[in-house]
Amino acid sequence: MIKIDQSLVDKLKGAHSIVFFTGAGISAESGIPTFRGENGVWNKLKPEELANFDAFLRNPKMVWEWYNHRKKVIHESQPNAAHHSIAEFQNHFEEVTVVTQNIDNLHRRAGSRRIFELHGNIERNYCVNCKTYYNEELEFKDGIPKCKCGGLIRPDVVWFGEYLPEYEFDEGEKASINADIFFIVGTSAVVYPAAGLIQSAKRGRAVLVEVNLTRTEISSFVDYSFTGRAGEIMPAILEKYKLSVVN
Ligand code: BJW
Ligand code: ZN
Repeated sequence: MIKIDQSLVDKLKGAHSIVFFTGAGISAESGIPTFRGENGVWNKLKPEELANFDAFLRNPKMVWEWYNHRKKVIHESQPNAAHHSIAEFQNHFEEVTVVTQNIDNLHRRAGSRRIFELHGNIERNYCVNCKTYYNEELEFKDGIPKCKCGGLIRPDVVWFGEYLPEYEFDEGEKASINADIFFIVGTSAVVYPAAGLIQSAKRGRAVLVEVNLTRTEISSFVDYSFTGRAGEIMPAILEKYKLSVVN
């Protein structure tokens, strides 16, 4: 039985604007591996060999193998109870925003409508030379997709050392600053500037609520810290809120 503090439910009752800041951990129960922590892919693979542009130029075939593998896993997965309950918050609050570091589309597939994707989306690709977008199935020759201009095509995701998409970050930041309640779900909160939104929300007026399998670097900074699976805790928070509204 998960204990949800009544004081959090009371704060939710007075809230208009809710932000969910999410990371890889929210999709773990859908079968998509996280990056860090127990079972994180970066226990085996080095991020600097896969998630930066120089690595891609050095070995585009290897980087594409990784993304094609992940795309397959994502296509075979379904949104879980955490994604679904976040989408259901839209039925109870005026403004619900998802600011996600994930590239997997599971929030959209669960029905969330206002989503800002800070690290891109695995379904989009573009040519590094002429910037033409390729959102359909790519053609691979010797393991590498090429543009009609001859340039390399890459996934439209944000690697280390790259800027985040300006519009998505600015809108995510505005929502964070204006949030009444700011949920931080399934992220180690170590990658910047995304993790800086937690401070932005705190500098605004938000109550910070962390949901994570383990304690993290921000656990002592937040107002409520729930340790456990997002797929169990998020529905429990929503259910307790719904019950308290009818009573
Ligand atoms: C559960 C659960 C369950 C499990 N329920 N919870 C200092 C030194 C060196 C560099 C830097 C520095 N300070 C800042 C930087 C720059 C760098 C950075 O932040 N590095 C740090 C790691 C040190 N940042 C950047 O480079 C960014 N760009 C930038 O700064 O631009 C400015 C600039 C431009 C030019 C020159 C210099 C600067 C870009 C960062 C891009 C990150 N990209 C990736 C890959 C995206 C594409 C892809 O997916 O392939 O984004 S890396 C990876 O980390 C991915 C994630 O979105 C991101 C965050 O990870 P996340 O989501 O938190 O996942 P995990 O695995 O870390 O955590 C999962 C959590 O879930 C865990 O806590 C579990 O416990 C939990 N969990 N199961 C609940 N069931
Ligand atoms: Zn091109």
